[in-house]
Amino acid sequence: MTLKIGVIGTGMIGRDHTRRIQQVLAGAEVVALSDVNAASAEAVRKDLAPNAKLYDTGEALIAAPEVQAVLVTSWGATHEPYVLAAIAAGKPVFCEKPLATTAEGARRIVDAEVKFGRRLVQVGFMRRYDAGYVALKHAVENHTGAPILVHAAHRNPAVPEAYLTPMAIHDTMIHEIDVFRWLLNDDYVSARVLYPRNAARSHTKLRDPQVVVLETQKGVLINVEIFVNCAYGYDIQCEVVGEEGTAKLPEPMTVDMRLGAKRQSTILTDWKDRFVASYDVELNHFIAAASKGGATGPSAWDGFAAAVTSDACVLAQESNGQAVAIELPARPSLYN
Ligand code: NAI
Ligand code: ISE
Repeated sequence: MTLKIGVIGTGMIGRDHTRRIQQVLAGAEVVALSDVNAASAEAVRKDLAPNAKLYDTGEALIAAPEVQAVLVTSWGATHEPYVLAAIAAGKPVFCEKPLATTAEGARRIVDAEVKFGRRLVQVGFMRRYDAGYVALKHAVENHTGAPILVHAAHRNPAVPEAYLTPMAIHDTMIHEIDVFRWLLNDDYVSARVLYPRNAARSHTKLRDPQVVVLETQKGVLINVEIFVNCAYGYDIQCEVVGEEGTAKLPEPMTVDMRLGAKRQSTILTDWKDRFVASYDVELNHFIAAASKGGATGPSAWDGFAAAVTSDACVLAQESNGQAVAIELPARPSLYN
């Protein structure tokens, strides 16, 4: 069976996921496209999915009889209504991060899915599918003993002028927020944010870098440096310190060169390249589960937990280094 997918939002990642479905993965095809920028949808149709039908609105695409599953890759603020519409239509939906821009919005999605009675939503937290993180989780669960500390960094070479202080959390660190819940099988109880002096490449509306300290229910302390104007590359670092030893996220594969009395290796500069394989794997999982009418992987509950945590981190950004409590309500049994 070939799963017929509709894509809402044909910008950078919508185009890239369409390419994946059309050219890399088996078992699915893009049959419908929609974007508020009709020219963007038309360009993606022309370049990648010539048989796809264009829809004026995401709602019309979701309702279309030929669409069996939906990909939501539009701007974050538009995710919630589209995911709710897909659930109402009983169609599996892959939603890029964030699931919703507020915890209340994410909760509405959880409630709708619980009412529907079966999982339909997969959130685009692709790091859970990255071979390096999977190997790290294996090491943490089998070799290094109970985790005590995590040291992490999320560095981008540069960001657009419109990227402001809170985006360091809900656009960028949201990946760490999700992946550490999964890696440690734990939940957060508090967040603190500390700032060094502002980097010279930043501006008055962006505190950069910043350090977020998360504490978990099991007493693990996690410090995450977010530095989105680091200039030198796209660099994701993570080291877990356990009772018996430490485990570090592997570096992406690179050739070690010895040239002109120097050792050199390349550092990536684009997140698309760093996680290219994990995007393939996450969509493969989506296609497999959606073909059976459901969803697996990062759930609406995970999207909600990430939203609650990122709201607390944004509050902590304005709390002069004070801890902000993070509380999750009871998890519905659908997500056990
Ligand atoms: P983008 O700006 O390149 O593309 C977004 C597209 O959505 C645009 O073409 C825009 O016209 C369209 N759009 C906006 N409102 C719409 C609406 N109501 N209905 C239909 N289309 C609409 O943005 P990008 O970078 O592709 O990001 C899209 C989403 O993917 C964001 O939520 C972002 O956080 C997420 N993302 C996830 C990444 C990951 O590593 N998992 C990486 C980059 C983005
Ligand atoms: C972007 O939206 C992503 O999701 C990337 O994975 C992240 O590294 C980057 O900081 C975000 O802006």
